[in-house]
This record gives sequence, structure tokens and C-alpha cells, in this order.
Amino acid sequence: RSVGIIGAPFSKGQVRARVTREPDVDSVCLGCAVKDYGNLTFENVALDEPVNGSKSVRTVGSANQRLSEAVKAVKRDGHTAVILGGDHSLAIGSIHGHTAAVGPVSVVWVDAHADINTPLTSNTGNIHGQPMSYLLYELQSKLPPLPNFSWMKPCVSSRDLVYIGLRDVDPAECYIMKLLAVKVFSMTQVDQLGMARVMEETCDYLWDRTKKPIHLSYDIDAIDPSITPATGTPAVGGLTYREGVYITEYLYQTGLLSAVDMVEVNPLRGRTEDDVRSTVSTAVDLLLGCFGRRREGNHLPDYSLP
Ligand code: DIR
Ligand code: MN
Ligand code: MN
Ligand code: MN
Repeated sequence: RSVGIIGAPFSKGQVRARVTREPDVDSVCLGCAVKDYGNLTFENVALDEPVNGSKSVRTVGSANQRLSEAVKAVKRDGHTAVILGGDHSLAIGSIHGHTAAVGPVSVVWVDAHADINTPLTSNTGNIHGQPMSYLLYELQSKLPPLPNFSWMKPCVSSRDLVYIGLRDVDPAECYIMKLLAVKVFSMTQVDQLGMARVMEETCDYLWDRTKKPIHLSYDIDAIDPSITPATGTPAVGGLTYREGVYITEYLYQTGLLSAVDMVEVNPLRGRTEDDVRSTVSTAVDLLLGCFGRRREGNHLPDYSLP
């Protein structure tokens, strides 16, 4: 097992962010090598006027094309891909590149928001609220042509998507999810069922047909802002730290986790140093859970008592 990390400090889908704590990942990722692919650099497209009200479309389009190629390369090298954001618009390139390398994937989208507005339903014009609509086959006919997006084709079936943690969903997004019968575990279902049952049902649902590689797209704003305040669009009533970590532990033990986005960590949005520390260390703990850190402890396979 090995992990390939890509930094994608991309903010034109809305906010500004980058998690920078790879050494921690290295130290606890037991028996697996970590390869750092470095930070991608993105160009700002000049004269990037809004398209149908959406902002920075050309810049977001070309950044995601670059990220898609980078993720594809990491997967071809045989690693579990980790994409450190950056805002959630980068899930477009991340998931696109992942499927380009490995074929169809299951997407587990952990977020306070559904990020499934089309450019025509978005109230804000922020593309970080839209990535799922670009990725789903079923919404292709609802997307207007977008400059610098001709490289990408939809690559996810609505049947292969599960949301966890939703609590701030626009009416159009709610309508789209009902129309496509997307599987949603909102905070209401988390309250009702508990996270253990949510994860069991998530995998039962995704594995109904065949087991596919899993793409985990983790927006840090899924966690309650009392724990992870340094993020662009905090929403009250979120996941506890323990629920958030449980998701990662559970997905690790499926053996199918193939790529992880960790997005919307934004040090600039913390009011204090403690805000930033708590947000970043939670993001690191979530990543460590993805790579096998267990709260009951870990040891290397060849450990023996002195
Ligand atoms: C809102 C907020 N639904 C939008 N979305 C956010 O802009 O489309 N996504 N904050 O992360
Ligand atoms: Mn998001
Ligand atoms: Mn969000
Ligand atoms: Mn967002």
C-alpha cells in the first residue's frame, strides 16, 4: 500500500486553502510509503468574465484539467490518491482523473452542502457549489456549454453517489437529488440512525451491484464548526469529531478507498490561531483514519517485544 499526495491550492471556486501536514501522514501511515507529488500551480485566466452568472469558469476549468491529469498519473503509479484542497470545485478534476485511470467509482461525498447546483440553478455563482452537477451523467443535458470544460465528460452515475452530513441544501439541489433518487444521509438521518448504521447502509447501497473503488470527497465543513471553524461556509449542527473520524476508519477497512479529497480547509477564515490549529489537526486525523490509523492503536506487522 502506498499513498500519493497532490497539493491543489486552488481557490477560484470560492475560497482559499491548503492543508500542509504531510509529515504527520507519513509517521502514522503504517507500512505504507508516502510519495509527495508537490503542489500544482494554476494559471489565472485573464478576462474571466462570469458565464451564466458563474464566476471564474475558465480558470476553474483549466485548473481542473491540470488536476485531472495529475490524479490520473498518481493512480497509474498505483497509489491511493490524496488531494489536498483548495475549494470543492477541484472535485471535478479529481474524480474525473480518478475514473480516467481506474474506471467507474463509487463517490462518498461528506459535506454540509450537496454541491450539486448547475450553473443555471446556482444562487451564488460559486463553482464549489456545483461540482457534482458537472460529474453526473444524468445532469449532462442540464449543463450549458462552459469555456475550458470541453476536456471533461461526465463520469459518475447518480446510483454510485452517497451524501453524508447534509444540512444546508438549496431548493434546486433538493429537487435534483429527489429527481435522480440520490442516496442521502442528511444530519437528520445521522441523528436517527447513528453513524455506524449510516456507514453500513452506505456500503450496502453502493455494493448492491458490484464493488467499485471508492472516491471519498471530504469537505471539512461537514464537521461541526465548533471543531473546524476555519472554513469558508460553516454550517451549524454538523458531525462530531468522532462521527467524522468513524467515516474514515470504516471506509479504510473496506479496502476499497482509492482516492480522497480533503477540501475547504482555509486558515484565512480562522479567527484565532486555535481555530486554525483545530481545523487543520482534525483534517489530518481524518486523513490518518483513511490510511489505517485506529483509535485502539496500531503497531507495525513485524513488531516484537523487547
Ligand atoms: C450554496 C453554498 N449551495 C452554493 N454551497 C457551498 O453556493 O451553491 N458549498 N457552500 O460548499
Ligand atoms: Mn463542498
Ligand atoms: Mn460544504
Ligand atoms: Mn464549499
